[in-house]
Amino acid sequence: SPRVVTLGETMVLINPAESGPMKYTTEFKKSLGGAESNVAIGLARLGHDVGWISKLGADPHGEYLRSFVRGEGVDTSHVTTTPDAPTGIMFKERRALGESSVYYYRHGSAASTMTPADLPEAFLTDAEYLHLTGITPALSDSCRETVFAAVERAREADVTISFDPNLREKLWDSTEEMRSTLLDLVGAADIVLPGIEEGRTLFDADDPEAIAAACLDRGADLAAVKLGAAGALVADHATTERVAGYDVERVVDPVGAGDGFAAGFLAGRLRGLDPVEATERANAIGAFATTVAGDIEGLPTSEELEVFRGERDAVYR
Ligand code: KDG
Repeated sequence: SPRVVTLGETMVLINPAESGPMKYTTEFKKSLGGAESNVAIGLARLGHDVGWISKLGADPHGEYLRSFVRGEGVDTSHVTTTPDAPTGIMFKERRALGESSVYYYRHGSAASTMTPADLPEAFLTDAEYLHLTGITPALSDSCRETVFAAVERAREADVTISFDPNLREKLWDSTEEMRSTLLDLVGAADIVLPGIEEGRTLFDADDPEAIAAACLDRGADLAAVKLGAAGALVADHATTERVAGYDVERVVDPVGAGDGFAAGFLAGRLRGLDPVEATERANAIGAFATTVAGDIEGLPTSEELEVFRGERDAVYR
């Protein structure tokens, strides 16, 4: 059975063929997006056994998502299908300057109807890691209950919980509700992987040291605060260390970098690396992911990662 299990919604992702305001975009390319399946795919590419729990609509989009994620080597045997709700969809808007935006069509989606009854028993409790994000509890009341039920079962079975807050303000009724729910999850997790801005929003703390300390104070054993191009700061109860990032020539698409970071961090831990080494691997994959458009297209295999880190020469032909 999988060593890592994750839980969350994946959507058909509609990408503009060119950058510019969505209102005037006429050509699009289809791919897929979902923070948790991104992490699962990242781990599978690196050769790990990983499973994804979700719910899809009984429609061609659901079929596409299932085949794609499964085709990447992720265990989808606990992804269910419902005829009562559609598969979610999202659009990405790429602006030449400034931040890009996303537009969600996921309210009432199949995944938002997940309940604790959708949680498989042994699949979850036999894993070594359960990876969660702050997106899933925002999707519906029943999704929030499902996440907290998964947390409870994981804790009872001594499954290590990793948590990426993944703040998505568009999905929450209020910032207060988002904060209080996500702080509860920080408190339940063993590993917390916030971005620096997410940490600022959640903890009223400014610098990465204070954000990591806030995660540990709430009960985490390990926190890695993502600092973008500057790398990350990783802390446990004994040490705090800054781990330098990787230079990339051109950032094509920063979305998905955090998921790459999580995949790299967990892959490192699964291979027995210490937190600093795992963070260094996480930084490499986060950086690698930004060089390609799309969330998962840029996630490397182990061989590609070694080439990127200068540990082996590429052979192209
Ligand atoms: O981390 C990338 C995700 O933001 C993207 O894949 C879509 O899961 C997604 C979301 O809910 O925004």
